[in-house]
Amino acid sequence: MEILLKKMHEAVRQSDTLLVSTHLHADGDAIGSLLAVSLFLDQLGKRHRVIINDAEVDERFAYLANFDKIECASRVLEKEGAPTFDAAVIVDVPGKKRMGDSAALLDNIPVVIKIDHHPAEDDFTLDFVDTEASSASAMVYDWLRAGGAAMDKPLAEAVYTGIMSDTGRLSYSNTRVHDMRICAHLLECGVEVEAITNQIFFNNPYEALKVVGRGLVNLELYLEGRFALTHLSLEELNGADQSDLEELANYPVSVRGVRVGAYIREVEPGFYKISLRSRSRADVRKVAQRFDGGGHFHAAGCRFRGTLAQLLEKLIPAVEEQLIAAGENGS
Ligand SMILES: [Mn+2]
Repeated sequence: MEILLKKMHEAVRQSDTLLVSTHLHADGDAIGSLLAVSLFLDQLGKRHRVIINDAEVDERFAYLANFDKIECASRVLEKEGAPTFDAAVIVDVPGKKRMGDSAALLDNIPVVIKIDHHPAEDDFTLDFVDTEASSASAMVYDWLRAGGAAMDKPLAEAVYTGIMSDTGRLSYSNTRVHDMRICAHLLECGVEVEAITNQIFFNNPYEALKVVGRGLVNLELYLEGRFALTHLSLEELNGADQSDLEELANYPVSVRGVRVGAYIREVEPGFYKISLRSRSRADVRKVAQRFDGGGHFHAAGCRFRGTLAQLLEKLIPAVEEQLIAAGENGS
């Protein structure tokens, strides 16, 4: 692994212009790892641009340094065609399919470095992939440390934000001893725990929190109380920003006795997004794959076109199958 990390640093050092990008609908880990790489490139004095798919980036992460450096791929492509770069660093993304408009930017870049913790979908020039890692941000930390980067406060905040986001404040099953050690070091580097917790987790728009409440009212139990789900129609969503409702993915699986939870929301008429969570040995990634989705063992996602009834008709047996496969069918 050390050889790979070294090669990645060499590739960056040999490049004069770089692109940094991540997956579409960038979450805390995507933005944290993205900006950590950007801040590191600043330290090296490397010219670079941070271009991602999203036209609107989740404002709750606006406290991070270089947040205002993030550009929208479709706007860049429209204005200037595909700009050229010597190399790209992409983070928290398994392949081009998940990059939206920013995928097109990679076509003319000779060297692409990927840092990611999802099972790989595309191979690039240098792939640093660790599906055991909690977050892309933790991997970026390891890479930067291997290259002797100075962990100043802005960089530490970016990494810390990503780890907190993907581990649910160091509480999900993906949390490793290593993450605790990294975070301990980040605190020594000046990260203010309460300030960042407030920015990420206690920063809900009033209207969005009311929609979360509606989602809780819609909570339903299936499969003898082992599967819980909640759903929100377009009308019930009332235009709320999805990133403000993410907590809803964690509520169904928090019901006593529930092994698998789902949060279903209608994103366009007759088109649903589903977030799956497992609090058992049941693999929700396999459930998501039934719907052409993906993710991790304990947290995955997919989409569905049709009616809610049609979705449930397919989803409930798919969950039951994984519960049985995991020996979680009886209590
Ligand atoms: Mn991630």
